[in-house]
Amino acid sequence: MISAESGTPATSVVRGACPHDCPDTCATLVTVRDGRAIRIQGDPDHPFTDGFLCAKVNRYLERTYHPDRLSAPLRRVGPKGSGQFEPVSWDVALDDIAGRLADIAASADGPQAILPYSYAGTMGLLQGSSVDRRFFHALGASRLDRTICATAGKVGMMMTVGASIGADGEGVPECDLVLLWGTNTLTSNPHLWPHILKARERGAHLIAIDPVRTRTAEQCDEWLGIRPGTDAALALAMMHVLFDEGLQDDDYLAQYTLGADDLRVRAAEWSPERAAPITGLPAETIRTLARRYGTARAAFLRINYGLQRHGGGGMAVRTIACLPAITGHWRHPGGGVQLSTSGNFRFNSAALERPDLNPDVRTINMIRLGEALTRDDAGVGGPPVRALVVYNSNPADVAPDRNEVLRGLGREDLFTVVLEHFQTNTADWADYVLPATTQLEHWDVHLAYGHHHATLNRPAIAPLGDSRPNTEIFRQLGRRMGLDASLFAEDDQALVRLALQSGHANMGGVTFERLMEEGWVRLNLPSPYAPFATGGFPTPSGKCEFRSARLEAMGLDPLPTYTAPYELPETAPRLAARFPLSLISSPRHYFLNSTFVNIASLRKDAEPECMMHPIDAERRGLVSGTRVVVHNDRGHFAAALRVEDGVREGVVWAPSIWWGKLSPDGQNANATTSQRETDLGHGPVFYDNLVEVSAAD
Ligand SMILES: Nc1nc2c(c(=O)[nH]1)N[C@H]1C(S)=C(S)[C@@H](COP(=O)(O)OP(=O)(O)OC[C@H]3O[C@@H](n4cnc5c(=O)[nH]c(N)nc54)[C@H](O)[C@@H]3O)O[C@H]1N2
Ligand SMILES: Nc1nc2c(c(=O)[nH]1)N[C@H]1C(S)=C(S)[C@@H](COP(=O)(O)OP(=O)(O)OC[C@H]3O[C@@H](n4cnc5c(=O)[nH]c(N)nc54)[C@H](O)[C@@H]3O)O[C@H]1N2
Ligand SMILES: [Mo]
Repeated sequence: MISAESGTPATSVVRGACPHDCPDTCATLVTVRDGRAIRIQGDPDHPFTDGFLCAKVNRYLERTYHPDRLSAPLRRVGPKGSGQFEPVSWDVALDDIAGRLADIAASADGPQAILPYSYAGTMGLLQGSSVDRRFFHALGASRLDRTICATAGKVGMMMTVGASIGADGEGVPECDLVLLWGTNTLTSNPHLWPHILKARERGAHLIAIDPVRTRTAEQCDEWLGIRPGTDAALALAMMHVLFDEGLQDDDYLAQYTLGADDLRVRAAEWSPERAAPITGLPAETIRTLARRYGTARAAFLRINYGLQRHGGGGMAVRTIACLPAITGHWRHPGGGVQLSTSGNFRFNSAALERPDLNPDVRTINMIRLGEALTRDDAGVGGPPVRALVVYNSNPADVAPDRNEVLRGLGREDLFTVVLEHFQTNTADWADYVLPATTQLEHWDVHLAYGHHHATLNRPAIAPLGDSRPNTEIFRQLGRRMGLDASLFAEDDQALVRLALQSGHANMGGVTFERLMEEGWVRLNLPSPYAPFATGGFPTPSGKCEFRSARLEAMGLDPLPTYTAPYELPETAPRLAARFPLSLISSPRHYFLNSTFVNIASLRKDAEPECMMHPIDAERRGLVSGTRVVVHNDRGHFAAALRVEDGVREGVVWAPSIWWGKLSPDGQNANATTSQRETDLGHGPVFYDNLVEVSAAD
């Protein structure tokens, strides 16, 4: 608690952290009166939160006190998937779950027949990846490769600059050019925007590179409506112009990069005229962009995860990430590229998670859940998946190839446990649904992937109903199953302290005491922070690796290259003849993946929509307001059509991720997406997805 408001001793303000999967990780202030949270606001003193919250988290109290919040453990009574449950006590639920998991572990299939499934419903280290991991590691369950969002780009960055480290958003006011490249900042990273506006006030030019003219692109000085999945070709053509016109920083290249001569040769192959038909951008536009970039002093290049959801997404990120080392923009605060800042946070995750407990189990890629649940060997060899424990995720709506996922969840012999706040589509398929606490009700500690502040979350109110924190649920399961008791001995505050004990210099000063006092603490980094101003790249060579021996060892092109998407007319002509449109199903402004979809004030009577260019609509005889079906061989979903020139020709945009059960036909965009993997990091290809759009009748 930071203060008691004047005169009302029962009122207090509790510091917290927004738990959601977003680069901004806001510091929150929750006002509590008589045990009830009555207000949530952004911390005005936090340099990134800046006193405001997004459209969604402003409604966090409505979500927390929602009449549909799960309040008791539920046991399935009706047929699988019918959504019929009865409340039971925690003891009954946990005893039965522990018994069922123990039976599977003791069977011939062994513990690897048990699969945890979680992602970033909360990004908190405790409720997201601590006791849960210890539990599954000690049990010997299969491991989950948590690839659904970021791994393609993460590996792309790792191969190039060496880690998930990037330009500091707080330096952005000092830059003179902003490229928002495959990111919808105002929707998915809104707290960066004020910093961008400060740069603009000082004369910076703003460019959005996106197949969709998003609300962010609308606010920029230019919108470049690139063809999906072709960003690497654009970046290579920019390099061509940079070298051709002598706009490179020879000194930076010589001191801090590896393979500059090879890169020059590669770039020479990529004239703007070659990139133009691939990217759908005129050669002159590419030249102008490259010159603007090459003559800028410090360009801030914001890429985000939207751009890497294509077959060549890893290489695209890697190729773009080479640009600031060619021009030397890294030298100045605000210059460089930012995909993520998370690599600067050095919490003691190994102590929280204890991955040492079972190094030798199989790993299942979370984006191939459909396959894992429907193949006898889970698609990877070994036993079938016989038990699935889901928390912090809603795979029935967010995982690709949703129809195969639902076939898997529908297996009568699959034992499914779901820890949730709400009865999601995933929870509908469960054998047990366990009520979990929200961020207002539990402890946690947070990193960020869009700034450099660690944040503590203190519980503001008591758990609602009979809900329990994830940590506590896994502690109790661990004890019931007779696993090493010492793994489940610490309480949540002790786990926060443990998380902070890494000894890494970046965490210097980030202490429990300071977090309790101040709520958030900036990492021990200079401010503003220019991570690679004088090299120091955490790659094997210590340089920005234009040439990567690690990629070569993986059998991949060691140099930046353009890897075409799986599904475009030039790569899949027969498919494109039937399904000629590229579907992008990126976040709707008022949803956070599939979270908040059930909050009435955020759904606002809206229905699933699909935006299409007038030329594509005319070819199909479709007009705005037509009820359409978006479809391909994997599945279909219904939407209301909006015809507008804010998407490029050949692209359709379906803002997502709808709850199947809140959509008119029970479906969503993931009925059409595939389980294919990106070139690097085994990530998903949500936006590499050909469809056709037809009138509903
Ligand atoms: N409001 C809100 N905020 C969110 C989220 C949310 O669901 N809602 N999700 C959070 C999460 S989990 C993440 S990972 C981040 C994602 O953050 P972003 O990456 O910023 O978000 P996306 O909307 O997925 O993608 C951004 C843009 O990429 C464009 N795009 C798609 N394909 C391509 C391409 O091939 N090239 C280019 N240049 N652009 C392309 C899309 O049209 C979209 O406008 O946002 C986080 N913030
Ligand atoms: N078509 C399409 N599909 C996509 C994307 C896309 O852009 N298009 N985006 C992808 C991306 S970037 C991501 S990151 C994934 C996100 O996928 P998920 O990580 O599954 O995210 P959410 O859909 O927000 O679901 C999180 C669930 O966790 C629950 N939850 C939150 N906090 C807690 C807690 O403390 N305890 C428990 N037990 N539960 C909690 C919430 O109630 C919510 O139902 O989706 C991916 N899927
Ligand atoms: Mo994500």
